[in-house]
Amino acid sequence: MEGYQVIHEKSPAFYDKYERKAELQHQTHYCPGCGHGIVHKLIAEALTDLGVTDRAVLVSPVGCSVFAYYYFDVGNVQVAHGRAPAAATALKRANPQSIVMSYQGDGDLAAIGTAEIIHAANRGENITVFFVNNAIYGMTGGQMAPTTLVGQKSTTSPWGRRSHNEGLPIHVCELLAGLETPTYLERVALNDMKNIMKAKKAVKKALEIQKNGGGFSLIEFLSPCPTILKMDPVVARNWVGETLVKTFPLGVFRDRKPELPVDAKVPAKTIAEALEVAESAATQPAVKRHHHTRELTVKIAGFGGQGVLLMGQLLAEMGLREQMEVSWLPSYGPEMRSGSAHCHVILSHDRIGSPLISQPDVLVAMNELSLHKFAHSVASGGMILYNNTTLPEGFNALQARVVCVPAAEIADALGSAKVANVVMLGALLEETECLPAESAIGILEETVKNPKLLDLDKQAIAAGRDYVDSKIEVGAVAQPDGYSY
Ligand SMILES: Cc1ncc(C[n+]2csc(CCOP(=O)(O)OP(=O)(O)O)c2C)c(N)n1
Repeated sequence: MEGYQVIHEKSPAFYDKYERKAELQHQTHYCPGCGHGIVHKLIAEALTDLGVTDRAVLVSPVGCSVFAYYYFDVGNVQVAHGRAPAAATALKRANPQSIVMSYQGDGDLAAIGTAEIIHAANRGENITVFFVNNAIYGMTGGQMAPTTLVGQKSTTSPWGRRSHNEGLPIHVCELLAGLETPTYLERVALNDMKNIMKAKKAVKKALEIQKNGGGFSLIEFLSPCPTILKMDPVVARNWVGETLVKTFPLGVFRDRKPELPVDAKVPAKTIAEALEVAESAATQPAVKRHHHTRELTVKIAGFGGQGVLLMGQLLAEMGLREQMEVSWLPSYGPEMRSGSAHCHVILSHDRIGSPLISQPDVLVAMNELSLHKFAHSVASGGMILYNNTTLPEGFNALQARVVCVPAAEIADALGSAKVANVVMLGALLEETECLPAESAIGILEETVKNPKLLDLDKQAIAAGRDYVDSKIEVGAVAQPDGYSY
């Protein structure tokens, strides 16, 4: 406007207009006197000052600040309750150049998300956590938080928090300061201008640390919540400055770069580097594809101890070597041996959406229980490899080819029942032609150090292949689509 000079304006890290509500595009949803608005402002200003808005990503939580993505003009991800540090970890590792912020309340961070914050801090993730401690669950109407003061009333501690019943308030900064890896931990308060200016410095410093690759930092803001505490905004601010700080002393709890042994520190670039490798691999001349379908899904099931998980791992490893996309998803009962176990393996020429398979193309049933349990789920036109000479009486899987391979017997004849899974792998490779058997041999040569065992494994692969090749199809059943095994 002519004649006016703008000396203070909304940070450009905020959207010009907030789209959350058509009639309220100029203001946030926060109550008057709420600390969240102040923290938002401090973050936005720091992002602008540091020139990192364009590469900033805010992970907003569940809680009163759940709508932060309506306000910050940065990359936004809104995650499930308490999971922000885990999501922030993934975002940062996948894109190390981004500036990733986890924004969380005390219910979110110190109750449901206790595990996530401790482990992210302990891993020394290069992320910045903004932790708003208002001593209560705000959004849901005032339940007790882990940070609620002793004697403080809440809807779930109507007589006041009692230490003998609900424990003492959790001190997050002090707790994390017990770990070696965090770089910077500070508790600030939003009760008066002096402290807000200190908070402003802390926010900028934390983001600067991340910008310089310095590691994990967390700023805890003691914050007023007038609505839930049923105080007017000024009284709520004073309560923070006079009461809350007594339980949660302000100050810096950590301000140093962790000294980690070189080999103990995994560089955050790992995933990005892996993606680079994958991209360059994609530009290499196409490798020989061994199976004709874009994707083969295999379920391998049996008892724990039969090596079903290992067989899946071998298959996945082979796929990797052939530069395919692979996944291996194990599932086993609590027992180490004799409980049921199975795994899902996907070999694909495209990216894999989910490692879970509901209708496998191939079922490897290492025992009768697995055959009965999973045969019906095999895709129409799929295949079942069954570890036996014959099928159980009355069994019929109309939609699939069934190949009986007495892998356990063959393994026994070779000298060790343990290699039944490898016999079955040989049979599977031969039947599906999904991957070259030489690839399996190569992996075994690298991993099996005992020459006798290696020899046995090689024989087992060959025996499995030979068995299905020579079509000794004992126990065959007539299939309606003309297959006969
Ligand atoms: C998995 C799950 N559990 C519980 C809830 C209910 N819930 C929503 S917000 C909230 C507490 C938020 O409190 P806090 O993190 O302190 O944030 P504030 O609202 O005070 O900013 C809870 C328990 C939920 N949304 N999801």
